[in-house]
Amino acid sequence: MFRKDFVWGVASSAYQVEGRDKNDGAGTCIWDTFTEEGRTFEHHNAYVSADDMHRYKEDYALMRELGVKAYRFSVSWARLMPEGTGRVNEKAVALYRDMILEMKKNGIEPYMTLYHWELPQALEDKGGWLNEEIIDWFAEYAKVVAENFTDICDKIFTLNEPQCFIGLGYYRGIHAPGKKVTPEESFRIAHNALRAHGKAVITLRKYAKQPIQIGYAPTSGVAYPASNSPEDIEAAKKVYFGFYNDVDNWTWNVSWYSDPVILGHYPKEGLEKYKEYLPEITKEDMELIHQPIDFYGQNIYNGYPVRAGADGEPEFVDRPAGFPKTAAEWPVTPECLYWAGKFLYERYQLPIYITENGMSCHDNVEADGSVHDANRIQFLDEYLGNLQKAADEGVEIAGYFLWTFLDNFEWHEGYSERFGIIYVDYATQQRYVKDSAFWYKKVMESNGAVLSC
Ligand code: GCO
Repeated sequence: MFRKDFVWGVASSAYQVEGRDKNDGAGTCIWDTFTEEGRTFEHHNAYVSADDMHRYKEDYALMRELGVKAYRFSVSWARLMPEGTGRVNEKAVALYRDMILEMKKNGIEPYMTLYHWELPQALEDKGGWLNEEIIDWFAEYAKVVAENFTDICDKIFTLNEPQCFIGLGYYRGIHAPGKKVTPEESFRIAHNALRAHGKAVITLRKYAKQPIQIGYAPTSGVAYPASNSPEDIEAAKKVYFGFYNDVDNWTWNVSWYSDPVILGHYPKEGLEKYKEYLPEITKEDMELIHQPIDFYGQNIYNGYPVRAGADGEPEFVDRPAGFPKTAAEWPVTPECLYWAGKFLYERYQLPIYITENGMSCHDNVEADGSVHDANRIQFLDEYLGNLQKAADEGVEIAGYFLWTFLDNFEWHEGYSERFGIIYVDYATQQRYVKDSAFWYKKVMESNGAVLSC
């Protein structure tokens, strides 16, 4: 069983669900630019998406009907501060305050993410995350959020998935802003992002209208042991926190983004392996990054099996032919939630929220309006069963946010992927409740007791 106060929720992000409105006063976001450049699947854009900025009352009422107790949403920096600094869009303040109050009216605890990739284009034009002034720009944004929303929202995540917005946005270039920086620049960006996180923590606590809890939501692909042998477990842990990626793939690392925040130092192995690419790192930098946080988020979708080789060194194990995959061609690896919980809690000793987990399916609506997504139910049942197993063994799992509630704009994949437990007909904006939503209601009501494993 999960602990009595376990937080059951769903997650989304502003840009992926809100849509726009010609009078909303929002500034241009780097994802607007990226879609205008035609760099998304079939040139899809998020100007309407699930139109949640106009339909959130209906959507939160549906969440209540389905027993959702917490909602991890994000505030769009570009909507709130159109130029990124200075002017505040009062329409955005009113919108987000009404959203938060509407969540609470429906018995839903708001968990806000400050940055889920909605960078104002005006700041990207000044270098974006490559410009270390972003540390102050992000702190100014955090101050505006603290002053306007912390009287009604007291749980805030600072950054969502630095691995992605750095790795995909600036290094591989398949996400906004679609840059391809040098290895040296990628490490500078990461150092800027971590310092921005630290300064935001300080700022949020300084200007909050009440005591708040602050978290952080990186992601990881999970190295898990191919067997339960102590050797394979040690080998998997070594890979999970180690540096087995070459520099072209370094941004997917786990410990590089979390050790500084939680332990106060970059991992020695990484400092050694990547020393030729690193920016200047001062003691003051590390003190800024290492601000106390209240909980640790982790977005987890899948992992890869590792065993101990004859020499004790880790070996990557090929998956058998026909290994189960999602519609997004991601491997289905439920054991990764068990092992990630064990490994992360052992290393960081903080309550863990699984801040994202879910799957893309080729969903369709039947004539009677039903959506039969049995494979999503099986996926969630197996992943949650593994998470519960970690909790039963003493890992402090504080909550789980299913990705995602409404089908939405899946970044460069546009609307080709459906991750929601609610089907959205984008032409009519009609919502259809998928079987997985009714199943998840039972899981939440039973606090996990109905899970089959
Ligand atoms: C991420 C982002 C989400 C994605 C989800 C499905 O983890 O990439 O946080 O915005 O939409 O994970 O890819």
